[in-house]
Amino acid sequence: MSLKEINFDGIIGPSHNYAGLSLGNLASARNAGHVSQPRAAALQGLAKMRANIALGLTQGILLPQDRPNTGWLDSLSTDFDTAEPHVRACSFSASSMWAANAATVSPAPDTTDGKCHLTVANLVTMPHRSHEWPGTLAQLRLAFAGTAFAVHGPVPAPFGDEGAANHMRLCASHDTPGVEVFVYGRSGGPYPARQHIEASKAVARRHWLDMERTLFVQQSEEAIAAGAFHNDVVAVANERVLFTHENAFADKEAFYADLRRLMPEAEIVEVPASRVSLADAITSYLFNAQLVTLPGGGMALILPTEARDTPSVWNWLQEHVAGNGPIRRLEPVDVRQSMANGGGPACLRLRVVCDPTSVDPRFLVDATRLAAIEAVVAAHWPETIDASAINAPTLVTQVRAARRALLEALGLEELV
Ligand code: SUG
Repeated sequence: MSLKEINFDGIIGPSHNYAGLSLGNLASARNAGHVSQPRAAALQGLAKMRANIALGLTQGILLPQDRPNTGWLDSLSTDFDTAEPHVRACSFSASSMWAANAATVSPAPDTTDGKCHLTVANLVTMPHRSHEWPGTLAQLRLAFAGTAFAVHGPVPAPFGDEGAANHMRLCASHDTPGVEVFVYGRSGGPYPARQHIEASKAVARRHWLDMERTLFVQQSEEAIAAGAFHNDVVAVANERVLFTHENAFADKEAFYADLRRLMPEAEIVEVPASRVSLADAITSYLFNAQLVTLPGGGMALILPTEARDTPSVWNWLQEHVAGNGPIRRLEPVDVRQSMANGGGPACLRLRVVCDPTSVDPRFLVDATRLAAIEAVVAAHWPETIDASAINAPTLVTQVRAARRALLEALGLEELV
């Protein structure tokens, strides 16, 4: 059995639009009311996957959910036509594209029962995301159906859980036992702290983690107030490397000391606020990057083109790559449509370390399968959506037909 890191990217759904639903997510607020481009958005996400495959990485997918979510509207005793505009927008959101919020994953080497555990995130803080989990759970149960996995339902409300976006794993190599780090928030000025410590602890317990090698770390209130609504907006880890902004954590000295005690080989790459302000880190999404180990050795940072366009960020990165740091290669990717809703390259993917042969192959992609998905997107995804006109009857019909065409092309009709 050979364990590998697989990135499962959420395919950007046909209802992608800018409704400004996420308080504390500055990009979502800034772009509220703008006209979105679902087709271009999905093609950008697919191009990122294609580029990652070209780097030699193993790539998986998660599928868009059925929108509008009529079951959820039913439970609110309303329907798409008569719901209040805010509720209607919540039912139509394509937010399940951000797969980093799908679940928290603890790979087999970290768990005492030797299974890879996944807990679907309840996403209770944001109404438009609170109804994602049943659709996500259905996919996780299908993709990870084998005995190598244990797939869990959500932690109960009111404890907010936003999944892997607030979870990091450090390890010598992916297939060896790691230190799992759960990052929670307490408050963030005017914005909600979406990850609660009670939820993080519940996930760690049900994943049978060794508590001696599990850390619970508070995100800094300053970071949340500056717009870092998830930890993965200000920090990312891969194998022995933690890449972080200086102001990401409430008590960084205590966290770094614990990490070094548990993993002396840990390498902490800290970007000082004097070089890159929290504001620049958040607008550029420098840390919302995929830090990956390349098959030939060395690490690459797959980061949004916005990072290249932000001088403080790009200057710091150029110096790092020219020096002796662990990041050897920079791979900018254009995911602007997702970025405009606060979702960078790392938001779009859920990392699972497992044996690829234990995953339902319908959830894995190569260049050929990506081409088939691109063809469906090109033929069926709406070109534009005006967030204030989502109740146009032809739009709902088109969005439903587009998703169905994709499920049929992938042999995943059972998710309809
Ligand atoms: O939850 N945006 C998402 C972005 C999630 C990014 N994920 C990670 N950082 N891992 C969110 O705020 C915007 C929806 C709208 O405004 O219509 C939105 O939900």
